[in-house]
Amino acid sequence: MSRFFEKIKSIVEIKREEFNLFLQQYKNIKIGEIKISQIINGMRCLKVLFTDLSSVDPEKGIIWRGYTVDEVLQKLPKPPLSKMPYVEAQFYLLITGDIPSETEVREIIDIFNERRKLPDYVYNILKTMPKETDPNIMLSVAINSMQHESVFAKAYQKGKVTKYNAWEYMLEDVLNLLPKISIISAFIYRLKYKNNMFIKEDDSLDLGGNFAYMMGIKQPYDEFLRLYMILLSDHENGNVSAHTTHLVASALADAYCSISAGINGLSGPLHGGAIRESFNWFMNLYQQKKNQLTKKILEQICVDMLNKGLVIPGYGHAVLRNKDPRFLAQMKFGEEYLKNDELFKIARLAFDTIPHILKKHTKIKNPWPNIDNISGIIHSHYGIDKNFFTVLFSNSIAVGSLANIFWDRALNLPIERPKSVTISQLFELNKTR
Ligand code: AMX
Repeated sequence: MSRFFEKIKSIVEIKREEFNLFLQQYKNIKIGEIKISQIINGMRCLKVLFTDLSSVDPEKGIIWRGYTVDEVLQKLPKPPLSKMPYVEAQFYLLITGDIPSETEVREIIDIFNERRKLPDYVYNILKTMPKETDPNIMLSVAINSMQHESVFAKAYQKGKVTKYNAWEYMLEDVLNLLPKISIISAFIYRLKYKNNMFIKEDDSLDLGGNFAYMMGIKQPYDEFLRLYMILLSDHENGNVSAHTTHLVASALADAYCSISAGINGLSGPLHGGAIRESFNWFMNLYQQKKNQLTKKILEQICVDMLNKGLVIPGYGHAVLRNKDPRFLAQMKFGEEYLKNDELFKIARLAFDTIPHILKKHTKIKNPWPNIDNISGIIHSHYGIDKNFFTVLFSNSIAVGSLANIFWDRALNLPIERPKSVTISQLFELNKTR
């Protein structure tokens, strides 16, 4: 038994006992009221989900296992000569709750390296898909195609899964699947954009380093991939993709079905597509104005957009009420490596200009740039096609979503099934108040 498995086993035993005691004691405590507007408006700010891996503080941003973005970037172990931590270290933090030592990260890297080989049929499936297929859909199909290999599903069919051991089978699937996602993604990238010129993995590299290497993109893109995958790994499990993964897994589906459903959840322009929307907006500004764009012109463009009822892409947030530290971390990367990139210069001008304008519209609760603001500009600087951005997002959310569904099984969380209400029921309820 590996040290990692032993550690997880002891954490699960302790946490499960604590969790059950907590539930016994507090299960009837009320934590809030529900307004009709919240039910209709996408359950915004309703506290109805549970995760212990992270929570979003409206002022400080995402807190992973008690650590802020800056703390995580500073404290997690890093590859030699790298400024960004290992993605594997973030996975370790999310799943165990502890900052790993160098040795503990090494163990995860070794586990991933042993398990990342793809079955041949995955390559064949991807090669036979229509050329026009969206790369993120290709990723989802590739993951689904491996579902029959699920250790959890096989054990369930044999009647071996119990509420005491379900997490062990889920852990096997999570560790088998997570390292394969970047290998599939790099293959899709080369297949779609680089004339099938595939690059074999480099066993000496960590997940982020190998991902960039297999895509054929030079340093420091590996650094950005590590940063990006950490920043987007987990956001309190409530966004469309993470929540979908959790929802599907709640019916005791395996990790393959659950994460591919979550990845499909990234398809919409309001979630996974938001990076592309923001990138397109900056690109249009550049194409229309080239380097003639000034603060004054940009102000006028934004005022006109707001007057027409349009949203400014890359600004605002449903929960955060301050600058998103995940945006600031990417901005810092941009300042170091992209200073002369024309789109980056526009994004910086926008950062200096737009919040002042949005602040004048009191209905807009957060005037600051969000996580999706400059990600596309940075990926694109290294040659990534905008249609591939969602694949990179999928790789990132897989880190946190897979850690979350492991804990769903470890804590025996039940199938999710909220109650719907009709308009007439709401009328009736209102009458009795
Ligand atoms: N530009 C113009 N208007 C904005 C705005 C923006 N960037 N952000 C919010 N508003 C408007 C809303 O449209 C809403 O107007 P309405 O009452 O007329 O419908 C009003 O301000 C109140 O919205 P809010 O409570 O501040 O935000 P929200 O929770 O409803 O929406 C979000 C959050 C991100 C969808 C919104 O800010 C937005 O559309 N931003 C631009 C698109 C974007 O960047 N999306 C990526 C978000 C990051 C992510 O989660 N992936």
